[in-house]
Amino acid sequence: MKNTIALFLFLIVIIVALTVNDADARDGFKYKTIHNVTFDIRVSDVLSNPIGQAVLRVTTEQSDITNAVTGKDGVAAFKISISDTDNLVSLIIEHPGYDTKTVYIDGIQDRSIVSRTICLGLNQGKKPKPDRDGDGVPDDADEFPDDPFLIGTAHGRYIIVYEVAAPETADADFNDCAARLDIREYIDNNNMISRIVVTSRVLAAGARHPGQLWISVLNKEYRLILDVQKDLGGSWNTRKGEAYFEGPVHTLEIPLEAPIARDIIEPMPYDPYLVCGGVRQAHLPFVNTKVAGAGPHGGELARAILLPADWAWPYEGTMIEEAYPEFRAWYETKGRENRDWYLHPEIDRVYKVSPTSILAVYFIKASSGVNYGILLGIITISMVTVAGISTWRKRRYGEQRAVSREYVQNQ
Ligand SMILES: [Ca+2]
Ligand SMILES: [Ca+2]
Ligand SMILES: [Ca+2]
Repeated sequence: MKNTIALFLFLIVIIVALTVNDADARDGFKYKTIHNVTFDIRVSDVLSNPIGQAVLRVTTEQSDITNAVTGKDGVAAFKISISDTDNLVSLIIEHPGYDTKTVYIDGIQDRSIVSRTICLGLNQGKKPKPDRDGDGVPDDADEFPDDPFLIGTAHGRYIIVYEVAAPETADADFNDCAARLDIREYIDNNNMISRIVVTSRVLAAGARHPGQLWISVLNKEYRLILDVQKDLGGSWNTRKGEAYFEGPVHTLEIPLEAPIARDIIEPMPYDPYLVCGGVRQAHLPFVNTKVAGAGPHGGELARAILLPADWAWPYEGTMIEEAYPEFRAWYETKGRENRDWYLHPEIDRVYKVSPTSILAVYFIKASSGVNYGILLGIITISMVTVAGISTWRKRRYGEQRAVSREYVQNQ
Protein backbone atom coordinates (compact mmCIF):
# COMPACT_ATOMS: atom_id res chain seq x y z
CA MET A 1 0.00 0.00 0.00
CA LYS A 2 2.77 2.35 1.00
CA ASN A 3 4.51 1.67 -2.31
CA THR A 4 1.31 2.43 -4.22
CA ILE A 5 0.93 5.77 -2.45
CA ALA A 6 4.59 6.58 -3.09
CA LEU A 7 4.18 5.74 -6.77
CA PHE A 8 1.01 7.82 -6.94
CA LEU A 9 2.76 10.83 -5.36
CA PHE A 10 5.72 10.36 -7.68
CA LEU A 11 3.42 10.46 -10.71
CA ILE A 12 1.74 13.61 -9.41
CA VAL A 13 5.17 15.21 -9.01
CA ILE A 14 6.03 14.33 -12.60
CA ILE A 15 2.76 15.73 -13.90
CA VAL A 16 2.54 18.95 -11.88
CA ALA A 17 6.22 19.64 -11.26
CA LEU A 18 6.24 22.15 -14.05
CA THR A 19 3.16 23.39 -15.80
CA VAL A 20 4.19 25.68 -18.62
CA ASN A 21 1.72 28.16 -20.02
CA ASP A 22 3.92 30.82 -21.56
CA ALA A 23 2.89 33.31 -24.22
CA ASP A 24 5.25 33.60 -27.15
CA ALA A 25 4.09 36.75 -28.90
CA ARG A 26 6.54 39.53 -29.60
CA ASP A 27 4.76 42.84 -29.60
CA GLY A 28 6.30 44.47 -32.65
CA PHE A 29 9.68 46.05 -33.21
CA LYS A 30 9.29 49.69 -32.19
CA TYR A 31 13.04 50.22 -31.79
CA LYS A 32 13.11 48.18 -28.64
CA THR A 33 16.45 47.21 -27.19
CA ILE A 34 14.81 45.82 -24.08
CA HIS A 35 12.22 43.18 -23.62
CA ASN A 36 9.45 43.13 -21.03
CA VAL A 37 8.20 39.86 -19.62
CA THR A 38 5.38 39.30 -17.15
CA PHE A 39 5.96 36.45 -14.71
CA ASP A 40 2.94 34.71 -13.27
CA ILE A 41 4.29 31.98 -11.04
CA ARG A 42 2.32 29.61 -8.85
CA VAL A 43 4.27 27.54 -6.31
CA SER A 44 2.72 24.48 -4.72
CA ASP A 45 3.58 21.27 -2.90
CA VAL A 46 3.10 17.79 -4.36
CA LEU A 47 -0.57 17.80 -3.34
CA SER A 48 -1.15 21.13 -5.11
CA ASN A 49 -1.39 23.07 -1.85
CA PRO A 50 -0.09 26.62 -2.37
CA ILE A 51 3.25 27.51 -0.79
CA GLY A 52 3.32 31.06 0.56
CA GLN A 53 6.50 32.99 1.38
CA ALA A 54 8.48 31.14 -1.28
CA VAL A 55 11.29 33.33 -2.57
CA LEU A 56 11.73 33.67 -6.32
CA ARG A 57 14.95 34.98 -7.80
CA VAL A 58 15.33 35.86 -11.46
CA THR A 59 18.87 36.05 -12.81
CA THR A 60 20.64 36.21 -16.16
CA GLU A 61 24.16 34.99 -16.80
CA GLN A 62 25.33 38.55 -16.19
CA SER A 63 23.29 39.77 -13.25
CA ASP A 64 20.49 39.38 -10.74
CA ILE A 65 17.29 40.80 -12.17
CA THR A 66 14.87 40.82 -9.27
CA ASN A 67 13.42 39.01 -6.24
CA ALA A 68 9.81 38.19 -5.53
CA VAL A 69 7.88 36.38 -2.84
CA THR A 70 4.68 34.35 -3.11
CA GLY A 71 1.52 35.28 -1.22
CA LYS A 72 -0.66 32.89 0.81
CA ASP A 73 -2.17 31.70 -2.49
CA GLY A 74 1.29 30.60 -3.64
CA VAL A 75 1.27 33.16 -6.44
CA ALA A 76 3.88 35.79 -7.32
CA ALA A 77 3.23 38.06 -10.29
CA PHE A 78 5.72 40.66 -11.48
CA LYS A 79 7.25 42.21 -14.58
CA ILE A 80 10.86 42.30 -15.62
CA SER A 81 12.63 44.40 -18.20
CA ILE A 82 15.80 42.88 -19.66
CA SER A 83 18.16 43.52 -22.53
CA ASP A 84 17.00 42.14 -25.86
CA THR A 85 20.35 40.38 -26.15
CA ASP A 86 19.62 38.23 -23.07
CA ASN A 87 18.38 34.82 -24.13
CA LEU A 88 18.38 32.75 -20.95
CA VAL A 89 17.08 33.53 -17.49
CA SER A 90 17.07 31.36 -14.40
CA LEU A 91 14.20 31.30 -11.97
CA ILE A 92 15.28 30.02 -8.56
CA ILE A 93 12.55 29.09 -6.07
CA GLU A 94 13.44 28.71 -2.41
CA HIS A 95 11.52 27.98 0.76
CA PRO A 96 12.96 26.75 4.07
CA GLY A 97 10.52 23.81 4.21
CA TYR A 98 11.10 22.60 0.63
CA ASP A 99 13.84 21.68 -1.78
CA THR A 100 15.20 24.54 -3.84
CA LYS A 101 14.36 24.37 -7.53
CA THR A 102 15.93 26.18 -10.49
CA VAL A 103 13.99 26.56 -13.72
CA TYR A 104 15.85 27.69 -16.85
CA ILE A 105 13.82 29.72 -19.30
CA ASP A 106 15.42 29.76 -22.74
CA GLY A 107 14.45 32.12 -25.56
CA ILE A 108 13.22 34.74 -23.12
CA GLN A 109 13.34 37.44 -25.86
CA ASP A 110 10.47 35.67 -27.61
CA ARG A 111 8.18 35.40 -24.61
CA SER A 112 5.87 38.07 -23.26
CA ILE A 113 4.52 35.98 -20.39
CA VAL A 114 6.13 33.28 -18.28
CA SER A 115 3.24 31.49 -16.62
CA ARG A 116 4.27 28.41 -14.66
CA THR A 117 3.06 26.20 -11.90
CA ILE A 118 6.08 24.94 -10.03
CA CYS A 119 5.96 22.14 -7.54
CA LEU A 120 8.46 21.86 -4.69
CA GLY A 121 9.31 18.61 -2.96
CA LEU A 122 9.47 18.47 0.82
CA ASN A 123 12.80 19.35 2.30
CA GLN A 124 14.32 16.19 3.72
CA GLY A 125 16.05 17.38 6.86
CA LYS A 126 17.69 20.44 5.35
CA LYS A 127 18.45 23.07 7.96
CA PRO A 128 16.49 26.29 7.44
CA LYS A 129 18.67 29.20 6.40
CA PRO A 130 19.05 32.12 8.82
CA ASP A 131 16.46 34.91 8.44
CA ARG A 132 17.28 37.52 11.04
CA ASP A 133 14.47 39.98 10.23
CA GLY A 134 11.87 37.19 10.14
CA ASP A 135 10.23 38.25 6.84
CA GLY A 136 10.43 34.73 5.44
CA VAL A 137 13.25 35.59 3.04
CA PRO A 138 16.59 34.07 4.12
CA ASP A 139 19.44 36.50 4.71
CA ASP A 140 21.36 35.45 1.59
CA ALA A 141 18.36 36.21 -0.63
CA ASP A 142 17.14 39.26 1.29
CA GLU A 143 18.45 42.52 -0.11
CA PHE A 144 17.36 44.14 3.17
CA PRO A 145 18.17 41.42 5.74
CA ASP A 146 17.49 43.79 8.68
CA ASP A 147 14.26 45.29 7.35
CA PRO A 148 11.21 43.02 7.82
CA PHE A 149 9.15 45.16 5.41
CA LEU A 150 11.49 44.98 2.39
CA ILE A 151 12.81 41.93 0.55
CA GLY A 152 14.51 43.38 -2.53
CA THR A 153 14.47 45.77 -5.44
CA ALA A 154 14.00 45.75 -9.16
CA HIS A 155 16.60 47.97 -10.78
CA GLY A 156 16.71 49.41 -14.28
CA ARG A 157 19.74 51.31 -15.55
CA TYR A 158 19.40 52.93 -18.96
CA ILE A 159 20.62 55.61 -21.28
CA ILE A 160 17.89 57.28 -23.30
CA VAL A 161 18.77 59.41 -26.30
CA TYR A 162 16.43 61.83 -28.03
CA GLU A 163 16.28 63.28 -31.52
CA VAL A 164 14.35 66.53 -31.69
CA ALA A 165 15.17 67.70 -35.23
CA ALA A 166 12.32 67.47 -37.72
CA PRO A 167 12.62 64.25 -39.79
CA GLU A 168 13.07 66.19 -43.05
CA THR A 169 16.27 67.83 -41.80
CA ALA A 170 17.78 64.34 -41.62
CA ASP A 171 20.02 65.19 -38.67
CA ALA A 172 19.46 61.93 -36.82
CA ASP A 173 22.43 62.16 -34.49
CA PHE A 174 20.41 61.11 -31.43
CA ASN A 175 22.35 63.34 -29.09
CA ASP A 176 19.92 66.26 -28.75
CA CYS A 177 19.48 64.95 -25.25
CA ALA A 178 21.19 61.89 -23.80
CA ALA A 179 20.29 61.06 -20.23
CA ARG A 180 21.18 58.38 -17.73
CA LEU A 181 18.20 56.98 -15.85
CA ASP A 182 18.41 54.70 -12.82
CA ILE A 183 15.10 53.40 -11.60
CA ARG A 184 14.68 51.39 -8.45
CA GLU A 185 11.46 49.75 -7.29
CA TYR A 186 11.49 48.61 -3.65
CA ILE A 187 9.67 45.32 -3.11
CA ASP A 188 7.93 44.72 0.21
CA ASN A 189 7.22 41.44 1.99
CA ASN A 190 3.87 41.14 0.14
CA ASN A 191 5.59 41.34 -3.26
CA MET A 192 4.27 44.89 -3.77
CA ILE A 193 6.17 48.01 -4.79
CA SER A 194 6.35 50.31 -1.79
CA ARG A 195 8.79 52.93 -3.11
CA ILE A 196 10.03 54.09 -6.50
CA VAL A 197 13.16 56.21 -6.80
CA VAL A 198 14.35 57.64 -10.11
CA THR A 199 17.75 59.27 -10.48
CA SER A 200 18.67 61.09 -13.68
CA ARG A 201 21.64 62.89 -15.19
CA VAL A 202 22.10 64.67 -18.49
CA LEU A 203 25.00 63.23 -20.46
CA ALA A 204 24.67 65.26 -23.66
CA ALA A 205 22.55 68.15 -24.91
CA GLY A 206 23.27 68.54 -28.62
CA ALA A 207 20.47 70.87 -29.67
CA ARG A 208 19.65 74.57 -29.57
CA HIS A 209 16.12 74.07 -28.28
CA PRO A 210 15.74 74.23 -24.50
CA GLY A 211 14.80 70.82 -23.18
CA GLN A 212 13.21 69.42 -20.05
CA LEU A 213 13.16 65.78 -19.06
CA TRP A 214 9.93 64.38 -17.61
CA ILE A 215 8.60 60.98 -16.68
CA SER A 216 5.05 59.69 -16.52
CA VAL A 217 4.45 57.06 -13.84
CA LEU A 218 1.04 55.66 -12.88
CA ASN A 219 -0.64 58.39 -14.96
CA LYS A 220 1.09 61.24 -13.19
CA GLU A 221 3.75 63.51 -14.66
CA TYR A 222 6.97 64.29 -12.84
CA ARG A 223 9.73 66.61 -13.95
CA LEU A 224 13.15 65.02 -13.73
CA ILE A 225 15.37 67.79 -15.12
CA LEU A 226 14.35 71.44 -15.44
CA ASP A 227 16.83 72.48 -18.14
CA VAL A 228 19.08 69.91 -19.78
CA GLN A 229 21.36 72.57 -21.37
CA LYS A 230 21.86 74.43 -18.09
CA ASP A 231 22.87 71.20 -16.35
CA LEU A 232 25.85 70.99 -18.71
CA GLY A 233 26.94 74.57 -18.01
CA GLY A 234 26.94 75.55 -21.70
CA SER A 235 28.68 72.41 -22.96
CA TRP A 236 26.93 70.11 -25.41
CA ASN A 237 29.11 67.04 -24.82
CA THR A 238 28.62 66.18 -28.48
CA ARG A 239 31.19 68.18 -30.44
CA LYS A 240 34.61 67.05 -31.57
CA GLY A 241 37.30 68.38 -29.27
CA GLU A 242 34.79 69.39 -26.59
CA ALA A 243 35.76 68.27 -23.09
CA TYR A 244 33.14 66.27 -21.24
CA PHE A 245 31.18 68.26 -18.68
CA GLU A 246 29.60 66.14 -15.96
CA GLY A 247 26.11 67.26 -15.06
CA PRO A 248 24.52 66.89 -11.62
CA VAL A 249 22.44 63.90 -10.50
CA HIS A 250 18.77 64.54 -9.76
CA THR A 251 16.81 62.25 -7.46
CA LEU A 252 13.04 61.92 -7.55
CA GLU A 253 11.00 59.80 -5.20
CA ILE A 254 7.63 58.96 -6.76
CA PRO A 255 5.07 59.40 -4.00
CA LEU A 256 2.87 56.29 -3.61
CA GLU A 257 -0.28 56.47 -1.51
CA ALA A 258 -0.31 52.69 -1.13
CA PRO A 259 1.89 49.81 -2.33
CA ILE A 260 1.40 48.93 -6.02
CA ALA A 261 1.02 45.42 -7.46
CA ARG A 262 4.01 44.57 -9.63
CA ASP A 263 1.96 43.23 -12.51
CA ILE A 264 -0.17 46.39 -12.74
CA ILE A 265 2.46 49.09 -13.12
CA GLU A 266 3.95 49.70 -16.58
CA PRO A 267 7.36 48.08 -16.91
CA MET A 268 10.50 50.16 -16.45
CA PRO A 269 11.51 52.66 -17.71
CA TYR A 270 7.80 53.73 -17.61
CA ASP A 271 7.38 56.75 -19.93
CA PRO A 272 10.36 59.12 -19.81
CA TYR A 273 10.10 61.97 -22.32
CA LEU A 274 11.78 65.12 -23.49
CA VAL A 275 9.83 68.36 -23.78
CA CYS A 276 11.50 70.60 -26.36
CA GLY A 277 10.87 74.30 -26.72
CA GLY A 278 8.19 73.99 -24.05
CA VAL A 279 5.73 72.11 -26.28
CA ARG A 280 6.93 69.21 -28.43
CA GLN A 281 7.37 65.91 -26.71
CA ALA A 282 9.59 63.01 -27.68
CA HIS A 283 8.67 59.64 -26.20
CA LEU A 284 10.09 56.17 -26.58
CA PRO A 285 8.08 54.51 -29.36
CA PHE A 286 7.31 51.35 -27.40
CA VAL A 287 5.93 52.80 -24.17
CA ASN A 288 2.28 53.31 -23.37
CA THR A 289 1.80 57.04 -23.32
CA LYS A 290 -1.27 59.18 -23.07
CA VAL A 291 0.24 61.97 -25.17
CA ALA A 292 -1.47 62.17 -28.54
CA GLY A 293 0.86 62.00 -31.49
CA ALA A 294 3.77 60.61 -29.50
CA GLY A 295 6.03 57.94 -30.85
CA PRO A 296 7.70 57.73 -34.25
CA HIS A 297 7.32 61.12 -35.88
CA GLY A 298 6.36 60.97 -39.52
CA GLY A 299 9.59 59.56 -40.91
CA GLU A 300 10.96 56.11 -40.40
CA LEU A 301 13.08 56.81 -37.36
CA ALA A 302 12.05 56.86 -33.74
CA ARG A 303 12.36 60.09 -31.76
CA ALA A 304 13.95 58.37 -28.82
CA ILE A 305 15.97 55.21 -28.33
CA LEU A 306 16.69 53.40 -25.12
CA LEU A 307 20.04 51.72 -24.57
CA PRO A 308 20.26 49.02 -21.92
CA ALA A 309 24.05 49.38 -21.74
CA ASP A 310 26.57 52.15 -21.44
CA TRP A 311 26.76 53.96 -24.73
CA ALA A 312 28.74 56.53 -26.68
CA TRP A 313 26.41 58.79 -28.69
CA PRO A 314 27.23 60.06 -32.21
CA TYR A 315 29.19 63.28 -32.70
CA GLU A 316 27.15 66.38 -33.45
CA GLY A 317 25.65 66.11 -36.93
CA THR A 318 26.68 62.46 -37.43
CA MET A 319 23.83 60.16 -38.36
CA ILE A 320 23.30 57.29 -35.94
CA GLU A 321 23.71 54.72 -38.72
CA GLU A 322 27.10 56.18 -39.63
CA ALA A 323 28.21 56.04 -36.00
CA TYR A 324 26.74 52.55 -35.54
CA PRO A 325 26.96 50.68 -38.87
CA GLU A 326 24.83 47.76 -37.61
CA PHE A 327 21.95 50.05 -36.68
CA ARG A 328 20.49 49.94 -40.20
CA ALA A 329 20.46 46.13 -40.39
CA TRP A 330 18.84 46.07 -36.95
CA TYR A 331 15.89 48.26 -37.89
CA GLU A 332 15.55 46.94 -41.45
CA THR A 333 15.15 43.41 -40.06
CA LYS A 334 12.78 44.78 -37.41
CA GLY A 335 15.12 43.85 -34.62
CA ARG A 336 15.74 40.26 -35.68
CA GLU A 337 19.40 40.78 -36.55
CA ASN A 338 22.24 42.78 -34.99
CA ARG A 339 20.47 43.08 -31.66
CA ASP A 340 23.65 44.31 -30.05
CA TRP A 341 24.30 47.02 -32.68
CA TYR A 342 24.78 49.58 -29.91
CA LEU A 343 27.92 47.83 -28.66
CA HIS A 344 29.76 48.33 -31.96
CA PRO A 345 30.47 51.97 -32.74
CA GLU A 346 32.59 53.42 -35.51
CA ILE A 347 34.96 54.86 -32.94
CA ASP A 348 35.90 57.99 -34.91
CA ARG A 349 32.25 58.97 -35.15
CA VAL A 350 31.13 58.89 -31.53
CA TYR A 351 31.70 61.34 -28.70
CA LYS A 352 34.40 60.10 -26.37
CA VAL A 353 34.42 61.08 -22.75
CA SER A 354 37.65 61.68 -20.88
CA PRO A 355 39.38 58.58 -19.50
CA THR A 356 39.23 60.22 -16.08
CA SER A 357 35.47 60.35 -16.27
CA ILE A 358 33.37 57.54 -14.91
CA LEU A 359 31.74 57.31 -18.34
CA ALA A 360 34.97 55.92 -19.76
CA VAL A 361 33.70 52.51 -18.71
CA TYR A 362 31.52 52.66 -21.81
CA PHE A 363 34.14 50.96 -23.83
CA ILE A 364 34.61 48.03 -21.49
CA LYS A 365 31.21 46.70 -22.44
CA ALA A 366 32.37 46.01 -25.94
CA SER A 367 35.55 44.25 -24.91
CA SER A 368 34.23 40.71 -25.00
CA GLY A 369 35.91 38.50 -27.55
CA VAL A 370 39.23 40.33 -27.45
CA ASN A 371 42.26 38.06 -27.60
CA TYR A 372 44.09 38.33 -24.27
CA GLY A 373 47.54 38.71 -25.83
CA ILE A 374 46.34 41.40 -28.16
CA LEU A 375 44.59 43.05 -25.24
CA LEU A 376 47.83 43.21 -23.23
CA GLY A 377 49.56 44.80 -26.17
CA ILE A 378 46.76 47.27 -26.51
CA ILE A 379 46.93 48.14 -22.81
CA THR A 380 50.65 48.87 -23.15
CA ILE A 381 50.06 51.09 -26.12
CA SER A 382 47.17 52.73 -24.35
CA MET A 383 49.27 53.66 -21.31
CA VAL A 384 51.15 56.00 -23.58
CA THR A 385 48.01 57.33 -25.16
CA VAL A 386 46.46 58.39 -21.87
CA ALA A 387 49.09 61.13 -21.67
CA GLY A 388 47.51 62.97 -24.57
CA ILE A 389 43.81 62.94 -25.26
CA SER A 390 44.30 64.17 -28.80
CA THR A 391 46.43 61.13 -29.56
CA TRP A 392 43.96 58.97 -27.68
CA ARG A 393 41.12 60.15 -29.90
CA LYS A 394 42.86 58.80 -33.01
CA ARG A 395 43.26 55.32 -31.63
CA ARG A 396 41.25 52.51 -33.07
CA TYR A 397 38.31 50.81 -31.43
CA GLY A 398 40.10 48.06 -29.50
CA GLU A 399 42.59 50.50 -28.09
CA GLN A 400 39.77 52.67 -26.79
CA ARG A 401 38.51 49.72 -24.83
CA ALA A 402 41.94 49.11 -23.38
CA VAL A 403 42.18 52.70 -22.16
CA SER A 404 38.99 52.16 -20.25
CA ARG A 405 40.19 48.84 -18.90
CA GLU A 406 43.32 50.49 -17.59
CA TYR A 407 41.24 53.24 -16.03
CA VAL A 408 39.15 50.73 -14.16
CA GLN A 409 42.17 48.76 -13.03
CA ASN A 410 43.53 51.97 -11.53
CA GLN A 411 40.41 52.62 -9.43
CA1 LIG B 1 14.86 38.19 5.79
CA1 LIG C 1 14.02 41.94 4.70
CA1 LIG D 1 22.27 67.05 -32.24
